[in-house]
Order: sequence, then C-alpha cells, then structure tokens
Amino acid sequence: LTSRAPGQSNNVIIQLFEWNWVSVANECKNFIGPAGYGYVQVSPPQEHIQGGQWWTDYQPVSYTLNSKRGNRQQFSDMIQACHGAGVGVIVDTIWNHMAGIDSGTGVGGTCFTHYNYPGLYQNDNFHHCGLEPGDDIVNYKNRQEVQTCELVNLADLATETDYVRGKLAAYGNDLLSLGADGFRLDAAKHIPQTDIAAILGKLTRPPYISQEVIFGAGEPITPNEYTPNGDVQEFRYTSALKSAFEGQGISSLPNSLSPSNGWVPSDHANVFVVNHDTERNGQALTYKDPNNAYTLAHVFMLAYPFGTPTVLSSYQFGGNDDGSPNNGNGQCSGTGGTNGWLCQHRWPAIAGLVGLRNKAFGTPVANQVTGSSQQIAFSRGAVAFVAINNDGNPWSKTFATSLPDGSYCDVANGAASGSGCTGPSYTISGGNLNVNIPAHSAIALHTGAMGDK
Ligand code: LAG
Ligand code: CA
Repeated sequence: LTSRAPGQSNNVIIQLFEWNWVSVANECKNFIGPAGYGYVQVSPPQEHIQGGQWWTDYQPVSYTLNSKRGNRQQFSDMIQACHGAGVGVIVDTIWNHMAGIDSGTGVGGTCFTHYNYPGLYQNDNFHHCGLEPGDDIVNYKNRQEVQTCELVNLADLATETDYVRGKLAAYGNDLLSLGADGFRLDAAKHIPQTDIAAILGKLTRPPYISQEVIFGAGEPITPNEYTPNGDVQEFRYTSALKSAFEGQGISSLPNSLSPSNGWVPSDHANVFVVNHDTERNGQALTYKDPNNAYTLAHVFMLAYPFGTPTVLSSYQFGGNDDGSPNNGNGQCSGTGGTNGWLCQHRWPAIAGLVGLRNKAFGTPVANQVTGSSQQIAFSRGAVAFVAINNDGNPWSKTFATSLPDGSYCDVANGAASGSGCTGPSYTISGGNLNVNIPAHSAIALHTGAMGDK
C-alpha cells in the first residue's frame, strides 16, 4: 500500500494498543477502512517475555513473529486484510534493547539470559556503560548516558556496530517483506540519530517512520535532531492539549502551534491526545477525565491542521500494569467498545472528525474566532466548520463559516445517513451559522456530510 502517505489525505493513524492480529484484521475490514482512517499502528510483533502485563511486549527475546498478539501467519494475514480495506499497517518496532529481566523463556520458547540470546546476540553486542548500580540511566542531561546506559534495566543494544545494525535491519526487512508500511521506533531517543539513519539505510524500501523522542526541558537530545530520519512524536503537543483543556484555555492553542515555538514542525510531527504511556503516567488527557475534555481534545486535534495525528484505541484499566481484556481480542459494538475495550476510533466525534479532516485536507484555517478562553471556532476553506466549547457556559453566536448554504449533519454528535443525519443538523444561511452550543460540547460541519442530499 503506497497510495496513502502522511502528508497526504486520509493519513490519520489509530494506535490499536494490544489488539491481537485477528481482531485488527476484522476491524480494518468492518470499520477502519470504510471510516477513512489511513493506518493502524499495532503492538510489537516480535517474540517477548512471558507474563500478563501489557509491557511484556516491550522486552524482546528474538525476532520471531510470535507474540501474545498472534503468530507470523496471522500477522501476515492481518496486513493483507488491512491493505484490502485501504488501511496501512505501522509496526511498533523495538531497536534499542532486548529484555530487562535476568533470564527466562519467551512466549515462542526461546531461552535467554539478560545479555545472551542464542544465535542472535551475546554479551559483546550490548552496551555496558559502567554506571553504578546496574548500568541504569539516571541523568537525562547526559547524552551518552541516555544512549548507552539502560532504560529501566533493558539490555541496551550496541547500535553503533555493523553486526547489531545488520540484525535490526534484517528484522525491519522481514516486516517490510510481509507488507508493513511504517515503523514506530520505540525509545528512539535512546539510540543516536545517526545509528537509526544507518539502519534505515539498510532497508529494502523506505517505510513511514515515527520516532519516539520525548522532549525534556534542558536535555541535550532534542526531538528536532531526529527529523532527518522521518517523523518525530511531539509530546509537547500532548502536554499543551492537557493544560489547555484543563484550565489554561483552548483559545490560544493555535498560537502554540506556530512554527516559532521550537517544536517539531508540522510536516515532521506525529501528534496525539494520549498514547499508551501517557495514558498511565498523568501527562495527558485520558478517557477517565471529566467534562468531555478527552473527546473535545480529539475534535481539536483532528480539525486543526498540525502534524500527522494518532488516535489511541485502548481498553479500560484499573492498575497500570493490567494487560488487555478478552485475551487480546479487540471488540467494538456500534459506536463504542465492548468487553473492556474502549474503541475510541468508533466514537462518533472521533470518527466523524476523521471524515472532516479528510474532506478539509489541504485547506487553510479561516474565520477563527474565540469567545471565552475556553472557546474557539474556525472553518477550513469553504468545506468545513468546527466550534469547540470547553467552557462551563453555553456559547451563543452567529458564526461566519464560508460554507455553502444548506443543511449539514453535526459530525461531532452524529453522522450523515441516507438523506438525513443520525444526530443534530444545522442550517447555514448566507454563509452564517446561528447557534447555541451547550457547555462542554462541539459542533462540526462539512460538505461531505450534508443533511439534505
Ligand atoms: C517505550 N518507549 O520508549 C515504551 O513506549 C514504553 O511503554 C516502554 O516501557 C519502554 N519504552 C521500553 O520499551 C514499558 C513499561 C515499563 C516496562 C517496560 C519493559 O512502561 O514499565 O518496564 O515496558 O517491559 C518493566 C518494569 C520495570 C523493569 C523493566 C525491565 O515496569 O520496573 O525494570 O520492565 O524488567
Ligand atoms: Ca541505547
């Protein structure tokens, strides 16, 4: 699948966190393709340590495609099924490290110790940075320490060596041979940018790349230095959404996206309201937040043109370590999830705004207005209009929209269906929308979802 690339329309990614391969394949066909999403990002497919926690997946023990999510055949079938539905597959790929535990047997039967993976890596293929105790990273202000010591005790690969680069590229090429379209490079900050570039240079074709480089104030390693390799995840976007929706105000969000802010530029930024780590560490809005802020933040992310957006689709959890429900079998029902799954990608406001984003692709923001600091509205060219009211009071106003006159379905609260709408509809007259927007809600209209077709 090469017709869709980030930077083109239909580029929204869904992170299907912990969904097994069979369930991803089904969901690509049943919903994701028809809804106009561009990609799914799937959990790491390589063999990993045993255990019930979700994070076992981030402790590789071999590059055999045997994981809790399924086997090689199921992984390959999933890619074909998603491609058949017009959806690309981005693979969460771990190039920085192997396991963190001292020894064990992987889910595919591979026996290993911390620095010995038979036939693959031995002691010399790892960094031993010499920091006491345990070689763990402590000081993020020290570049060499961050890249050659251990991230939470995970055995750190010597990515400067040809041997290790060859193994990592071979793994990447295996994924590509099965049709993978992109890689999310886990812990990219812990690998020098030039090491990643060297590994990418050994690939048989260039995949879409999204690198996890978490910005830290005062740290020497910056997200921007990784842009020569591809996209970089901009965690400052996640933080900005959280603080804006939780009090600072959403009316000034567009200012924080200006090119002068030092963030990864729009054409290299991969952004999200939340990912699987920030969902657990308090650094992002989550499905547990009150007042609809989580959903409204998605409306903003999808409507306002900045970066390549990823929508996390996850599951309800109590403890931070809880693995996925239902044996990893992702399940949705109608406009939501079932059996513990949340299926955020099906929520009307999120799926509806993906349609709006695709329709508005390439059009500029116009008619931007604010009310209180928690209210913002704007149109996209002459095809879409969005108003977000994160205030505790209603927002009553006549908005200029630039939309053609007619009746529109509100895709933040329903969808077009046949000749009508499943939710509210609004009339544009003389290009204007006269409306009373309730507290903590949004309205989204576009020419691809008219109510009087
Ligand atoms: C990532 N990005 O850089 C992932 O997004 C993140 O989810 C991964 O951590 C991390 N890097 C390593 O790939 C996750 C959990 C950690 C977990 C780790 C390895 O957030 O909590 O660590 O995966 O499984 C766990 C224990 C640690 C222990 C470590 C090694 O929580 O206490 O030291 O395993 O045994
Ligand atoms: Ca490293």
